[in-house]
Amino acid sequence: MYGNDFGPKITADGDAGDDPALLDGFQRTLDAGDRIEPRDAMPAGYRKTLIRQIAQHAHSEIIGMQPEGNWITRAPSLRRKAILMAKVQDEAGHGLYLYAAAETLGASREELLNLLHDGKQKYSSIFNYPTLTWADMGAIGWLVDGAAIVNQVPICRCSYGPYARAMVRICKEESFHQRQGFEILDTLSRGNPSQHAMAQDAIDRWWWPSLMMFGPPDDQSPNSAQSMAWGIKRFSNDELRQRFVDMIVPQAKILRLALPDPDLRWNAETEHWDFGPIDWAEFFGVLKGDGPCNEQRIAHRRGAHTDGAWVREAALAYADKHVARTAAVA
Ligand code: BYC
Repeated sequence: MYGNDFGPKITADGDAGDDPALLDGFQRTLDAGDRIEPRDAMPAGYRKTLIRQIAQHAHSEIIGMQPEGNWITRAPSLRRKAILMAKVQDEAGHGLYLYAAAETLGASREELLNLLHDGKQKYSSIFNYPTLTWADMGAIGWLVDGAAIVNQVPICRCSYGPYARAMVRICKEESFHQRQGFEILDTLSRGNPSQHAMAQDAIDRWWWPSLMMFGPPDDQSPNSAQSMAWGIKRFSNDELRQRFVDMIVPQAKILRLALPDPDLRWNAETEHWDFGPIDWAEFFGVLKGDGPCNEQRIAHRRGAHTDGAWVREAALAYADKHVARTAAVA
């Protein structure tokens, strides 16, 4: 049950259509900085954009379990294994909150998973890269979860209530994830020369893909302007990317690891770190399905879904039995 999620729906599908009074109510809610809730009338495009973004976000969380899940059996100690298992489980939980948020907009989890499995919805480009060494667990935590935090903290103020509220808890967990990644790298960086080199190699491979996570440059981002006007996005892709670089550079110094960008330098005028050009051809190639692990990730996801069919069937049978028993008692 959400804040104002009671009473009859305003229109049959909940969309404002072109009814000026409903559209005006929607706009006034946005202008006042209040939240749009599931039963509020909303423009069809707002609903569609949210379903697209929340679904992509949910898919990223569950596909994102794969690169790290790959290292659970090979973690270097029991402590590391327990931490990594907890982190991967958190990601499953994030997927769950997000699919639940999308359900409040009328898109079922089943429908969204089918779209993912059929290649009709995206997930984050970052999860199409392989995890080759243990240091990659550090790089994912520090850089990938670091980028996720920078991107997601503003979504806690997103105009759509269920998405914003889901994000509050997710961000708390992401902060812990980033710290564990930093701690893995810090340990390796202080270790012997080959451990330090392993950490550096991971940073060399994950740095540029992490910058790509923020999405295309603003002048090639078709959704940004409308999403910002609707309060779904609070900052542009480039603004958040810059914020991430500014946050990471001093942390890399503490880790005694180098960022693989010869153009990285402090700009005293802008008071930001300038960085070199991003290979957008690589990014768009990964989006098209040509990344190193795209096929593997989707094949594994489809297989997990098929293997899990009996769990869904058992849960549904149990729910049906529960409903029948409750009805018999009443
Ligand atoms: N990868 O107009 P734009 C995590 C797509 S999970 C793939 O700028 P928008 C974690 C974009 O969707 C992190 N696709 O789009 C989990 C759009 O697609 P359509 C996931 C990308 O939506 C486990 C098209 O390109 N975080 O952290 O305004 C373990 C044009 O782009 C990417 C979220 O999902 C990309 N990197 O902005 C560890 C956060 N970038 O229209 C960690 C929520 C863009 O062709 N999402 N596209 O279907 C957002 O904030 C926004 O959707 C984006 C893109 C900033 C990603």
